[in-house]
Amino acid sequence: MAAFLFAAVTACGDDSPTDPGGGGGGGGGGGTPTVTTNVAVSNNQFTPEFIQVSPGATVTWTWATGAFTHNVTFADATITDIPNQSSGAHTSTMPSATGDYTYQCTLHSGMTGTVRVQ
Ligand SMILES: [Cu+2]
Repeated sequence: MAAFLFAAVTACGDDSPTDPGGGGGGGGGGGTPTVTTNVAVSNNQFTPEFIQVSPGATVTWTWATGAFTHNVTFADATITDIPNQSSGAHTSTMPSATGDYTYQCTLHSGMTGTVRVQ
């Protein structure tokens, strides 16, 4: 929690109400996916957040050292979610049907990712 508090303090109160900070790390659905089956889970971010895998591939999410509790919850109910974890490596098998499958950590809004099966 200390990291969150520090981040909040560094946000200058004199700034205009229009916050340009939100867009920087995003890009969720757009852009070019990274071809990999490994995603790092750090605090409030999946890296890379847009990956491409083969049909039926097993994707591994690896929690960074010191990461808080996060989960991997897919919008598609047929994909096995990863429940709350705070360490280790955890896998989920992607469908054989091609498409973009979005997921999120339900504990932290904006902590999202996409797996493209292609
Ligand atoms: Cu989280």
